[in-house]
Amino acid sequence: MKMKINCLEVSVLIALACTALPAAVPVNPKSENNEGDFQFAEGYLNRFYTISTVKSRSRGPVTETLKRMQSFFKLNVTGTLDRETMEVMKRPRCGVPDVAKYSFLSSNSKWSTNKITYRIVNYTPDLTVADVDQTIAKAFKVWSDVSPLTFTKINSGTADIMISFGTKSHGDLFPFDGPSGTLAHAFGPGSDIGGDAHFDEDETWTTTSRSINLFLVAAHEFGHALGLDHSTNPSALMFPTYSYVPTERYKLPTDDVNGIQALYGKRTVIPPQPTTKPPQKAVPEPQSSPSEPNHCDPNLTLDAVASLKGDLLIFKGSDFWRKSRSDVTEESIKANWPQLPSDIDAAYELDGGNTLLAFKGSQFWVVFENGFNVFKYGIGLLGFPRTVTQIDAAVHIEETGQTLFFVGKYYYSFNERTRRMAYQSTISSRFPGIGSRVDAAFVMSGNYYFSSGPFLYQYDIKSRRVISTQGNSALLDC
Ligand code: TQI
Ligand code: CA
Ligand code: ZN
Ligand code: ZN
Repeated sequence: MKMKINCLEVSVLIALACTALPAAVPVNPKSENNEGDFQFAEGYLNRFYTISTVKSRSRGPVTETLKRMQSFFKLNVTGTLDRETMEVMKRPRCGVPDVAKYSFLSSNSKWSTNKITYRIVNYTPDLTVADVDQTIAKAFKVWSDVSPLTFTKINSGTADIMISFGTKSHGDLFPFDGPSGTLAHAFGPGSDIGGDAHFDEDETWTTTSRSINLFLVAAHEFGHALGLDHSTNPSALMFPTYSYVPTERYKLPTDDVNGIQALYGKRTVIPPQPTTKPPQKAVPEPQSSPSEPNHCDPNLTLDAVASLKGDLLIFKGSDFWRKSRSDVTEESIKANWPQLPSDIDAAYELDGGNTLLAFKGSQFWVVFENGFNVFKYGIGLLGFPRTVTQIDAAVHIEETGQTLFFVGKYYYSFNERTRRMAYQSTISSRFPGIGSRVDAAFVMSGNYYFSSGPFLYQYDIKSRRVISTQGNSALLDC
């Protein structure tokens, strides 16, 4: 018997609804099928058969699929999972054994570059935009941590991996099936729809153990998008059963590490950065250049101040001072967060100092605690009127959940819990004594501070009074 399998066609799609299949495959009572056979047959049909016919015909009931496969192999067209059918399915295809020791290669396909782009085309209303961004980035990081692959988020145009949420019929030949059943699917590496990942919006997506955890499913789908198929190892991420595991310090199972490294190799080790400064230029530099602010200057003005993980960050130009309990160090913004611009207008922290928001012009950047994930947004997202094109200062008041934004003579109150802009008023009416404009605002050890020009005011928000006035340099242990 002649078997002709088009590996190219097989490689086009690696995702089909598998969860609905076992019950639908009719059992031939005369054969001794076991659970494993059903799983195997289901995967087989998805991967090798429906895939190559689905392009021209819409997918019929599963029995039809099985019949088509049987007719293709000149078997008795019974529509049941009999022994001959199982035997044909268990033959090796295209030189790739169907079941390998670890996450096997679905399609021999991989990306021809290690630099992969992704774009989140739309968002689920189940989670905040920031939650989705962070979860997707974290799901990619699972794979980039152990391979030479890098993933870059783009916000427009066509990315290698286009990510979207949709229900039922959503633009490809594989409609979703309402709540539960299929959760998501992804296409193996390739152009156009290749690499794309679709998530069923009829599921409830979470960042917890409730319902369906987006991180776990996304990490699994990205495995498919990178060229991995299901693993037979029950502890693998690529094992075809959803089970919740804590996602906080998620460690990719060895089986999946072996799978991705078999395709792309190991992560290239980044050489340790030299700790000593490169040799100094022969020409001596002026003692105090304008780009290097003197932190003890009594006329020192500040760009922005916020805290991050217990340290106070005081931004000025392309640098910032990091004030910890014990000392003050000067560091460069670029070296810490390459994505952030210099000359920041305003900054504040959220999540008890684990997330930093930095503003410049009409844009803001969200830096999550690991410093690795940085996202950029427009300030319109926060509900500012179009006339606001720049923020002077921002401070978050943890007790009330509000963030105060200072813009010219006005301040805006933003409710972080409802994510709504609440109201606007003049600075002088609510914060008498601190001047009409504010350059920086922050909380330190439970006390509120405003910087306006060279002055630093400690302020009692409740009694609306200035407690003390100093020069900004007092912050820097001068
Ligand atoms: N979606 C299937 C999946 O991604 C799609 C699929 C079926 C498939 N057969 C395939 C993909 C063969 C590649 C090759 O596996 S799903 C899980 C898991 C799904 C399932 O909605 O059933 C996860 C999506 F593994 F938990 F079962 C994500 Cl994590
Ligand atoms: Ca579903
Ligand atoms: Zn789809
Ligand atoms: Zn899968």
